[in-house]
Amino acid sequence: MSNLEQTLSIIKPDAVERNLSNEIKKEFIKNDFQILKEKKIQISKIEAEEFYKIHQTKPFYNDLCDYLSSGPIIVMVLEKNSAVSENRKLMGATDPNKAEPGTLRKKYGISIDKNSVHGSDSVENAKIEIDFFFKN
Ligand code: IDP
Ligand code: MG
Repeated sequence: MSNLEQTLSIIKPDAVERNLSNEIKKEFIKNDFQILKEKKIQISKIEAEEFYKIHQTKPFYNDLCDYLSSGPIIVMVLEKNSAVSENRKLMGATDPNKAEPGTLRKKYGISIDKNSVHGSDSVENAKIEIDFFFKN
């Protein structure tokens, strides 16, 4: 049975800065994701605060928002069967040191804050996050 879903992916500033975007995009394609939409942007701190508002009580919230707004990012809508969980699997654990071999964060991440990629954590949040970046 097919369970086609869409999820939001972000190539974060640390990876864009190191010119890893094309390599990471190839990983998505190799893993059967379709990149339906894509744009390179830089967001303001206020937009980052809105995007990450579920984390607003966390001690790392301010640094996280400074970081996501610190340089260009690539935001993409990815489509695949079970795209949300498949992307989380491909990304690996939040902390690159704890991520499985072969995952994007293991391969490209520098640290828990500079972990190269974002992916929606539920179908519901994927819809909200896709709207955030792609609704005109
Ligand atoms: P996720 O990106 O794997 O979904 P979340 O818990 O949603 O992880 O956290 C959002 C982002 O906040 C992470 O990708 C990471 O960059 C950052 N972050 C999470 N936990 C910590 C922490 O303990 N210290 C610093 N940054 C963190
Ligand atoms: Mg998350």
